[in-house]
Amino acid sequence: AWKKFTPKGFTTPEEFEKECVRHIETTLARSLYNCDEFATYAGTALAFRDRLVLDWNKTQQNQTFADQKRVYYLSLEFLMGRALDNAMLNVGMKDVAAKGLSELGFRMEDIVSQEHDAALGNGGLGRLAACFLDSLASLNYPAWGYGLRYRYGIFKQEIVDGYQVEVPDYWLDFNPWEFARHDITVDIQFYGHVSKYQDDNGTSISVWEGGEIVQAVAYDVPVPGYQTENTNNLRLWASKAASGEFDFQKFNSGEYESSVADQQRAETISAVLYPNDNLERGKELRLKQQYFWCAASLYDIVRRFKKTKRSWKDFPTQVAIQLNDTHPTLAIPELQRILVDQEGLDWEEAWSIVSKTFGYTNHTVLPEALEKWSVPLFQHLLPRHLQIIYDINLNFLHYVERTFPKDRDMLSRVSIIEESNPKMIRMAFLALIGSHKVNGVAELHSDLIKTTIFKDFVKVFGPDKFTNVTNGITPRRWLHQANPRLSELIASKLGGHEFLKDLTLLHKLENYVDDKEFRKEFQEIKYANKVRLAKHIKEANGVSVNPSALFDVQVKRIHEYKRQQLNIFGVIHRYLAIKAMSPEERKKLVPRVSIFGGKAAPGYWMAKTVIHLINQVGKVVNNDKDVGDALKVIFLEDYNVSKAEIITPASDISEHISTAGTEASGTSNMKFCLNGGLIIGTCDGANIEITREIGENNIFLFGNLAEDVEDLRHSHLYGTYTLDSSLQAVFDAISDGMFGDASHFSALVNGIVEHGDYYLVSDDFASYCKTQDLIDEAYKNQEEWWTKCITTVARMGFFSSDRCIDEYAEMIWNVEPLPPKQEQ
Ligand code: 26V
Repeated sequence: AWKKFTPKGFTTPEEFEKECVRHIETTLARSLYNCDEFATYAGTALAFRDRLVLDWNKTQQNQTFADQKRVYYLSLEFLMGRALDNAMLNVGMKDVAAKGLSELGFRMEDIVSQEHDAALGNGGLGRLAACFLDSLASLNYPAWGYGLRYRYGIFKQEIVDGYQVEVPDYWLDFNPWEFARHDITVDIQFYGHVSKYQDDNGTSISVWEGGEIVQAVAYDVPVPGYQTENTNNLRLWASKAASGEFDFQKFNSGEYESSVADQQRAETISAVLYPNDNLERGKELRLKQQYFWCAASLYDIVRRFKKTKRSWKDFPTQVAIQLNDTHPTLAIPELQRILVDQEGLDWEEAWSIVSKTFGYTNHTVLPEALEKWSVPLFQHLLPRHLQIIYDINLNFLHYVERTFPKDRDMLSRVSIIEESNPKMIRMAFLALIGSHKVNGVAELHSDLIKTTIFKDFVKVFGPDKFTNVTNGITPRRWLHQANPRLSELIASKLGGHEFLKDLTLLHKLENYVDDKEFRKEFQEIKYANKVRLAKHIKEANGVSVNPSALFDVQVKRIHEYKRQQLNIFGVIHRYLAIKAMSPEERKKLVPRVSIFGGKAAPGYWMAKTVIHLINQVGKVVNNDKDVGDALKVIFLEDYNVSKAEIITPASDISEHISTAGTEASGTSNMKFCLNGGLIIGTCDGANIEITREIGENNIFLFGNLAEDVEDLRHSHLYGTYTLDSSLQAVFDAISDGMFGDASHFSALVNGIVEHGDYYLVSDDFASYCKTQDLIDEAYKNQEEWWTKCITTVARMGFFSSDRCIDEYAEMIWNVEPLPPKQEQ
């Protein structure tokens, strides 16, 4: 049962204005004479924050008092986006504030857009963590997030002459949503050596000595739930020199530079988010980040547990820790170290506690993304942890040897240590061995990990250790906030906003599929969202696009496996076809706007080449008088969460076209469908569950299947392969210099023509183009088109992150919700 929400503090526009103005004048010490939109944003945020912190404090007290099992979600990335609109939704006074702001002469939309995104993530994995926090809070689970407080989030992308340029994202100038806890600090050790001593009973104990200490300082961010007082905590750690100051000895003896340098070196640990997504590079600073954050978080979790005075065997019944990919895997040897070296438990007892506490989520099968650390580097930075990992491995291999005495190769295949030069630690194996459950993020992906990277482990541990939790998204941000008019339309038909708490209620919309009035409003809303995006495109790119055209969107990180190159080759194919048409034929076309957005990792040349090609194609196509409205090509700069909130509701078709078997889940596919856009996609990731839920008639699937990928790759390398003729025509246009200097794109083309076409672009090209033609045909039949869109929305209930979190809670964490205490 949901507690009835009763607002406190300001309740009228006038009271809100008073609070807002008070904060501007006192908290910010700004004069009202030059009160601009930013100051008004700040005042508004602080007014809502005041109300948020009361709920937050109460929730934390309640959780401590209730003394039940808690969940800790460890993630190096939390891609939160903006917080104010979400705070207003959850505190529940947005209308009042809007009225107040308008009396002060401002529009709510302008004020909300003053906020800088909290962009502490790369893409899907980080945004999933943010959606999970929203669901955990909304469902009243006692849960904390633990992460790093990066001074610089994901870089800002600028497009200069068609090329990506990276600009630092300094986002902390004004952040009203964080609370520095200067009193909550943890000393974190690095380097040094391990000594063995005998204790009084003659047992040997290992002590990690020497090295250097860096201090972790806690910064807390409130995470409010929807229509509940429950407000969880996201704790982010910042690094600081251990003394908190520069070295006074050095300072007093005049070595100013080196004393400041030490301090800067400490602060470097939490300075910047690594901008690689799906590419592991083995950098020492990254390993330092991981240990720093794991050690601080575990110290904090253990400290909280110890206050309960329970015995250690209760630890796994009080604490569930979820590892978001392998990035927090060091938490496993760290907990073992705390229990054995510091708390004096024997190895077996400690290991039993450790392996009951952790759950591990895998988010990728791409081999280049699997984390490995070189043993020498690890030995240098974390000598005691290396010993512990060796012991974990030894015990594990003994067990495997006993169970499979005849399979000698098995031992080297499942060993945590890869016998290469240098030796490497396979973090995914350590995470798996140290956890009681391992899950993938969509059905196909969860099946694939059992037959590929973790095949041998299914034999060792049995199939029950592996499970699937198909990803989800929060309907609060991705429907209600991003598309308020659609949310209101749905609410008007379903008799309220309950669907935002139970998304399966959307199925009732199917009753309105044939309702004329409903269909008209649904279409008007899509059109208005497209007008809004067209306005943004005009401002940002200087290109006018027709809002009645079919908007075709692909926004996500740029990666070869996601195949933006397939999309842009398809666009070129379309352009060549238009050029070959008579003016009469062109008039019959469904006009199309191809919209791209996404960042390339700074060192990923192929991805940067794709961005360049998209921009070059746009330059040619958008200025070609023959083409006019028939085709426009747009690259939107600096794709991020707040831009996604504008783009997602405005799409007619979005592209989820990864090589089958490579995209673990995808989550934007869910966002587009929930907002009444259709998708073109491969049989990959969660596209498969989406198809099952919405029906094959409502999705445009194409391309080869995952089970055929291996053979196809083989045929490229050893067979006689002939390139599809229309793809050849696209390549000819590129080499003729139609889109500028052809040499810029030779690596991209040669990767397909000469180097085995690893992502099978040529194999899927014909099928992709044919499906795009089907989309044009389908769009011409507007009645059927809108039936598909509405049916899709109605059948998206499964993809709420609330469903997802309930599945984790039941199958992996074994935790129960803790409803907020009713007020007396
Ligand atoms: C890996 C690495 C490797 C080391 C350097 C930094 C870094 C940063 C992120 C990652 C994670 C790659 C895995 C990932 O992002 N997977 C995505 O997870 C989404 C949520 O489950 C899923 O929807 C996407 O399909 C999947 O690609």
